[in-house]
Amino acid sequence: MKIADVRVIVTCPDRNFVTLKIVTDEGVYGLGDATLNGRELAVASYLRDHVAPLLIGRDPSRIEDTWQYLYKGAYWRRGPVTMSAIAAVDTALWDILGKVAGLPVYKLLGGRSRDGVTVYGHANGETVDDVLVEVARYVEMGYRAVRVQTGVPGLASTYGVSHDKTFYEPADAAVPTENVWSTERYLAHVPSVFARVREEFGPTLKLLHDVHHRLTPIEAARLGKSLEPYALTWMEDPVPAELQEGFRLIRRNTTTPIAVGEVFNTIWDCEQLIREQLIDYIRTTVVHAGGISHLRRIFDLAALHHVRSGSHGATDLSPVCMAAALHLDVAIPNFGLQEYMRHTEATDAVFPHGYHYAGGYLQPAETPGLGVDIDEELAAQYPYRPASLPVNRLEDGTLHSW
Ligand code: GCO
Ligand code: MG
Repeated sequence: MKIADVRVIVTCPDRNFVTLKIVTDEGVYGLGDATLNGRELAVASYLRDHVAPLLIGRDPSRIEDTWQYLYKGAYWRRGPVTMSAIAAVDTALWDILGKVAGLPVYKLLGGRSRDGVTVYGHANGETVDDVLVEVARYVEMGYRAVRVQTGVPGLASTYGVSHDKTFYEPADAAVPTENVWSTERYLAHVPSVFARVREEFGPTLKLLHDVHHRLTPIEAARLGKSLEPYALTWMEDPVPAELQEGFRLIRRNTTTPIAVGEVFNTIWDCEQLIREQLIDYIRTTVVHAGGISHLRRIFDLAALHHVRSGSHGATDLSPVCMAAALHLDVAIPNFGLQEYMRHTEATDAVFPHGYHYAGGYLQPAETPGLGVDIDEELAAQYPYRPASLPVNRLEDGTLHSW
């Protein structure tokens, strides 16, 4: 069997997605997600112009060799664009392998290690009262884990809070929207939110919070400490993670667990955090960290050091990525949690899939391969729309992490 055709499909059913379709000379095809929110066309060009021509004629079952060929062969290693492109190829090849073997991908990864994939949803609201209503809605749907984000008094808008509660999409304009941020206002407010949520929902609901890289280590340590009475499952991305030593300070000062990794692309980005046990959950994902093959390598390293997975699953990762993530989630021994932001009806129609939610768990499809498809005709009806992620400025105008 040989690779005969490689197509890059860019579509915008409510938001932009880049999908790679690898077709073999025997007509079997596989899909991979290559979406990099706000920088989609860079990955589309990388795949179309630089990768697709190299794949024609290759044996699709040589998954590891193809990964190494694209990683080492480019000379220019790592980075979100390169690694999303490699991820798409890798994911599509696993899909083909599953279809050829007649098995869902998770069985090729060693089979089930659990009965279902525990997911967390996003409860958000401008006020604490709003957020309590949202948490209740998730609890009613059977969720065992809920991420809680609220507005901050005195700030016009805050990350994670949206009018459309279910389909949060921060990339809202071609030129980035500018938000204003105040660490002082934020730190003064967040503990009171979790106090109310714990009081209302009791001790067993898993609660999470995303700081979105906005604090310094000492500020993050203070936040972690002030949240300890509310026993969070994790505090996510407390600081920008380029400087990994910073996590030692947070670690020394709080027992609030830490989750990091959605902007990481390789095992080298998280190796120190994992090896020194500076984090509790690694949140890299299939699409941005080199596909199923590389993510499994990261999770295996994590397993050695008591670190569990917490895969990123925002709506900017397509149903192809979600399908791939679920096969890994159900198979690995050190699974922690899977983020699950639902896609819109238009997105789901473009990407028909067999994974499904019931009672707090997602289940991967049982059909051969990943169990996800793309309706190319429908996809063609949704042309690309430029959309950037927002930026953040302090009250004095200084640019801050968003
Ligand atoms: C999350 C993330 C997302 C990101 C988004 C950027 O934890 O779900 O932080 O909300 O902001 O994926 O494109
Ligand atoms: Mg996040």
